Amino acid sequence: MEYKDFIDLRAVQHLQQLAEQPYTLAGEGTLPPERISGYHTSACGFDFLFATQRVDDRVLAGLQDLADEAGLVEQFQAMKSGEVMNRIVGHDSENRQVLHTACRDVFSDKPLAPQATGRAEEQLLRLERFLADLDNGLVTNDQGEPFNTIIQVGIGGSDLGPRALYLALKRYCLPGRRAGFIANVDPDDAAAVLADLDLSHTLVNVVSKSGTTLETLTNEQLVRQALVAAGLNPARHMIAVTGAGSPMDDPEKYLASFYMYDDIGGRYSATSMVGGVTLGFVLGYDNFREILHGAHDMDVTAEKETVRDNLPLLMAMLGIWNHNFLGCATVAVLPYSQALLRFPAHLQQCDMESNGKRVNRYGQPVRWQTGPVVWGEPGTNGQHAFYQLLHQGTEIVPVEFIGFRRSQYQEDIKVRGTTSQQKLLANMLAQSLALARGREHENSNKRFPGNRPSSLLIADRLTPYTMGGLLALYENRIVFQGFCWNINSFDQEGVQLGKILADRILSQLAGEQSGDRQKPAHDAPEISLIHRAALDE
Ligand code: G6Q
Repeated sequence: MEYKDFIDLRAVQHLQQLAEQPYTLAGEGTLPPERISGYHTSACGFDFLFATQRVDDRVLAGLQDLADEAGLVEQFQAMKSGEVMNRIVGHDSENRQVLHTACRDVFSDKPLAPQATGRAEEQLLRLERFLADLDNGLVTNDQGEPFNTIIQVGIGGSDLGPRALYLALKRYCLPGRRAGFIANVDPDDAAAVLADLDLSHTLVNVVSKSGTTLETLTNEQLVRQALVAAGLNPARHMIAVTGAGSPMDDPEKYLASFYMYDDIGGRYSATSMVGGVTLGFVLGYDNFREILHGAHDMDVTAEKETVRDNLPLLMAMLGIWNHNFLGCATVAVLPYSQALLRFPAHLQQCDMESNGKRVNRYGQPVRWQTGPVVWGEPGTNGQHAFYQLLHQGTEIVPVEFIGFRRSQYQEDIKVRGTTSQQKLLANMLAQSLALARGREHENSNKRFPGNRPSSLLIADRLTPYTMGGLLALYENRIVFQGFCWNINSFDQEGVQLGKILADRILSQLAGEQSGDRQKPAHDAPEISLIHRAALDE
């Protein structure tokens, strides 16, 4: 497949012209009913309303042309079918397939990458059996009692997605089951999690694709010691999820071992065993499959040709319109759902690690903007915090609102004639309107300029199925944007330098402490930093 540079696409020149006079949202009469009903699409239980974006039919046609000219759906299908998409042509790179979608293609009659999907099926079967053994009392602690808690030890992609999904779906936990997460090498992270834990009923799930991540190996040791100190046998409590052949691939050391694979990137791994073991334990196997089902249905949607029918593609193209053509540097994802508390943090990684790139897929510097800064917090809390900047700041921040018609617990009361859930949703709609329309005022400090783009993504209720759909919606939106910008969304070279320098500082520190001082280059900045900041002298 030949990759084309974003800036050289004909559709880009056309959209640049259209961006000189984008649709005006501010003022009266800019959002007539036909615009609101016309600028709407739905998929996998989600309604997506985008009348409050600065687009008109000409821009939408231009964005469709852009998607077609860049061959975005074709590239998505190629990815799903196992083409080597994680590469920089002509340069040393990871050079791998990108097959996270195969984890949920288990619902297809004809999976596009049958071997990878077969592999996912094997792992699912293994998980199902292990969970059944726990339920049936075949796997217990030393006293023959059941486990009720699981702690996932992992960082980055081996933490953020599974943690966000756990928090989102806590409502659906099996009775008595709960999960905790230890990610940071900050010892206080582990200490706080372990503090109120009954280790004798706890499973420890160590998740590391490489099996070499310093933070995870350190925390694994820490938890092992805690188990031993409590008189427990770590091999009866610890589970591993890792790459085949990694240093952690040692069944002797673990009660159970599961695999993830090189062609599943960490940040795209929540639907593999990286998420499966912990989520399966707390939610039950069937609920984990529901997550996969929602994700699969969204993957199928992502293969539709037109932006109107293809929700991930439409969101990707609207994002590109705001970022590349209207010049917005960031995007806020604001869920009106407390359960989605950590979803923006997961998206931060998934989006910024994927699309924060400065060379194209041939290794040449890009001549256009790539990924925006992504951030967010749940509403309505954010309204009492940073929304001031959204409405009246000098930075225009496009917003992606996410909301649900019904709450998860259905425990709600009416105050002043409306339920709390209605208040939540009403606030979300109000924010979208306020951003779009603004408000004139004779006092300039009370004036809202408006014309600030947003979209509304609404589903009936946050369930395992909708959560799976939401996860895949964003994953697919991110890869579509990466394809369009002609960058490799699947590597992460930008995190390496810091790791190398930290290792250097740590070996220097270890030498200083053992009295084995090495003679460093006299001007090495890490030496001065160690003496100024890290040593207790
Ligand atoms: C994600 C990244 C990164 C990775 C962590 C943990 O795409 O590759 O966040 O997930 O560094 O890596 P391990 O799973 O190998 O410990």
